[in-house]
Amino acid sequence: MFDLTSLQSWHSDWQGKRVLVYGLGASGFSVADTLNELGCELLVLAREIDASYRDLLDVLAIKFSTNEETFAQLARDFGADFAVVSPGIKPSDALVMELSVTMPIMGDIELAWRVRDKVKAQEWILITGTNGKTTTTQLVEQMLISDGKRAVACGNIGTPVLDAVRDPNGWDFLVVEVSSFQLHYLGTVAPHVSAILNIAEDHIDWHGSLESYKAAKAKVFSGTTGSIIYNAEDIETRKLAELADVSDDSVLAVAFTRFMPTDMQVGFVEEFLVDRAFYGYRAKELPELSNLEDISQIGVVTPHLLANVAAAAAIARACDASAEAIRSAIRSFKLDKHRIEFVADRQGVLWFDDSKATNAHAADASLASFESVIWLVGGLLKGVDLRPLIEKHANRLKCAIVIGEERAEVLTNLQRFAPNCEVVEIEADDRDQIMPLAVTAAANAAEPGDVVLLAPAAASMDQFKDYADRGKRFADAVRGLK
Ligand code: UMA
Repeated sequence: MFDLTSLQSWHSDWQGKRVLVYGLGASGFSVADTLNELGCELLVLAREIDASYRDLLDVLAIKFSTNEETFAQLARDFGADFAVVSPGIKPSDALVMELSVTMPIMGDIELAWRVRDKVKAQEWILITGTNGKTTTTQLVEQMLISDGKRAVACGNIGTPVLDAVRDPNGWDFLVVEVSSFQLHYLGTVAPHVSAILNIAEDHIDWHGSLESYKAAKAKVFSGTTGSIIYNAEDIETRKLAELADVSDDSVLAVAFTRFMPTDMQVGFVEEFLVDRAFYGYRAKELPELSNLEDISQIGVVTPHLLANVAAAAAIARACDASAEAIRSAIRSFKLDKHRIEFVADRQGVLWFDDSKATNAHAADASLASFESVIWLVGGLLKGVDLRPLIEKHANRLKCAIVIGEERAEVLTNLQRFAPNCEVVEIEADDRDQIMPLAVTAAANAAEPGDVVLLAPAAASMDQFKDYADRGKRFADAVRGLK
């Protein structure tokens, strides 16, 4: 099998290496473009390739195929040294299984790590978790920038890490949001700081089991050189921190908490956010990093927002950001759209869009924030059982409006575990009608004091383009109500 140890730098001898690039979306294209620049011989295989990427591949004279039936033969004929696989492709995929017998396989982030010294080697921060990754990643980016560091958020958040690494101006810090898919294909990355925010069941269909999902998440801590950050309220993250295979004994394990921090924790003393880890526990007076009033400027102060802010502050402190920088970043921070976004107050009924709640764990946090809820739920369930979520929140569910193509399971769970909740099933051949029908049903069920919450606990792609499209259609339909 080809030995990758010689390929550790942008300046290594990449010339003429034969690389199979499997998958061509945002990350696959950044991989092909980079390896082409490095002088590798490439073959791109992908089930589908957007027209704009096809044009770019043509311009770069990179060979590609989208005929899935020929992939195995093309790969054998090509005889690659190694393969780079897109995060959306499952490890159980037939071609991935076949390739892994004869060649090393990596993902785009591993490749980015190996060529990170193109402009100037930066420090890396890896952030993962089932939920809250994007908000935490963006908060850390802002905290570091406000401390005068050149930092950029990248990875699962949208910008491929290879694009950040190749930025001609260079960075001090890459704040990398990593999904469990990307972690699965990660190898030798040694971040300065790594964090697991929480772990709950998600993406079981991709990973095969909850155990292999957790195993992928655990990889984030491997090789960390500065600090690993975990969640004091999530025992699974603590266990992984205890087992972490870090670079040496000087690496700190620091927890964040929504409650009173003990030594080596960042958390809240009454309304103040304080750091009892990086200032040293003997410090007489701990500076206030922020407070609830600052945080309330971000949005509804939900338990998970507090957790995300504490996590981000811990990560930023692990990179030496000052208390002032952390505070000023929090005060000016704006949440992304579709995250418990306030849509409207219609005659005392509050409407919120949490279309980003694409799994049960995120919907759990969202539902827990309100008392009497008309819940828009359903979509692609990804092999996850909604029973615990429905059982837990049965008392606050006044009515459930069920969308999505896999409705049967949701309906059965609602009937059995939330028997007092009214249920409305939305069925429409015309997809444009789904949200207007769901929103009208919600308006009919709601009374002043209720909250209508789009927090589907499921992915959106069965009926919508993506979660943003789902959220936008929800808000449009609310505004269109008579
Ligand atoms: N493809 C196949 N066969 C498959 C699946 C995909 O051939 O079975 C090919 C197709 O050519 C397709 C391409 O792969 O066009 C798509 O690749 P991809 O699905 O891996 O997605 P990218 O466009 O490369 O985007 C990925 C991340 N997507 C996924 O992990 C599914 C993006 O995260 C990320 O922003 C981007 O890399 C840059 O790093 C998105 C996401 O949905 C936001 N992430 C999931 C989540 O957050 O829940 C994990």
